[in-house]
Amino acid sequence: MKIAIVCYPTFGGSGVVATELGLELARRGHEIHFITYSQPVRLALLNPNIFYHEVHVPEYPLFLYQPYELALSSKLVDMVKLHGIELLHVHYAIPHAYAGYMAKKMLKEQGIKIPMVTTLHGTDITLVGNHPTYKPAVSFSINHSDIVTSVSQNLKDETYRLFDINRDITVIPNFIEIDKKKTDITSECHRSMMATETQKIVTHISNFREVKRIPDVIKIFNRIQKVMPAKLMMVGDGPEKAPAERLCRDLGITDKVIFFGNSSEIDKILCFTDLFLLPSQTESFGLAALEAMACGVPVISSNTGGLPEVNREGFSGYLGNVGDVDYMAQKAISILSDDNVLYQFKSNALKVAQEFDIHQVMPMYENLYRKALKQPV
Ligand code: GMT
Repeated sequence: MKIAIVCYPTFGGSGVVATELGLELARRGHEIHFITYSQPVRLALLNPNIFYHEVHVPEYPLFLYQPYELALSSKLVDMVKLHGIELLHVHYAIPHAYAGYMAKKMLKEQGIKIPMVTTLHGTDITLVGNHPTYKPAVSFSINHSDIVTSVSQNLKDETYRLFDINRDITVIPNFIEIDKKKTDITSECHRSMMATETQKIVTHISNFREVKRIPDVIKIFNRIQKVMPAKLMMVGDGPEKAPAERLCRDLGITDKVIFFGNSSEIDKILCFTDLFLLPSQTESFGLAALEAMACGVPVISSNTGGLPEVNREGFSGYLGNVGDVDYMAQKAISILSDDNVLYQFKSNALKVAQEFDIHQVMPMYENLYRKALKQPV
């Protein structure tokens, strides 16, 4: 199949999922065209089945806001015609589903019928999409997609609860390439560069937005380091990073916390991590938690959104109420203070991650694509 993938090119989960999906589809022989405003961070163009087309938005003094969705829908029309693309798969409803719908309509006028699959990722529904400014357009583009998927059952339920949706949504969970993780974590693991033998290593990875509750990460770690030698790896960048650095200074723990900034090699950090923290306000799935679990790292998370579908209480980690840093710290300490317990949780985390292996999930997408191509559009 010739498939166009529209996504955000950044470090966020939806861009990572879209990129990994495209890479695997290309390995399976499909021709994949990534269409976005810059090259996705995890995209290696080393496969003859992978193409990347950049969307340029020309600047014009009249525009206070550059009309990206207009440029994207025009680019989609051009690329579909030029490359004979058969299907559009747009990730994140805003504005991709809307731009994709416009492209479909323009192409139809020119006698080209193309189905559109929309994958909902989370904040496009729960935070941003739900805002009155976007809600009518998001509802419209979900209802007018040919197929809609969501990355968790919880996100599907939330979509029906928050929007006026009159169609089916198929749950296809996010996935991980277990075999690649195994190679990455055994090849180069420099634990000794980061901590002493006795220190436990705790990690958090995110885009440092308010929804991630970064102060809770620091507070949980602060409690842990009071009872055992420990270090905290903070990976990612965003508006909450500077306040987090200040909080570490105020708590007097700067020497125990490393801020890495964005990294496209998170496996090199996860390979020496003992525990992962994700105390988010909301999380439709929690791809970062799954990435950690696939490296054999247990997770302490909040019990919100789709997180209970990924992290299993008392097995791969623990889940507390949003903001309950006491519970999360107490459970973190219970895992970290006994090496046998830690070993058991590490192996359980990997076991759960295996349920989300890319080879289990990929056929679900391929089947949906075949279905979309057969449906009248
Ligand atoms: O919140 C983020 O980390 C970024 C955001 C995105 O759209 O890139 O992530 C959302 O999509 C991910 C991939 O499907 C999910 O794993 C995240 O849980 C989801 N984030 C939220 O729901 C807050």
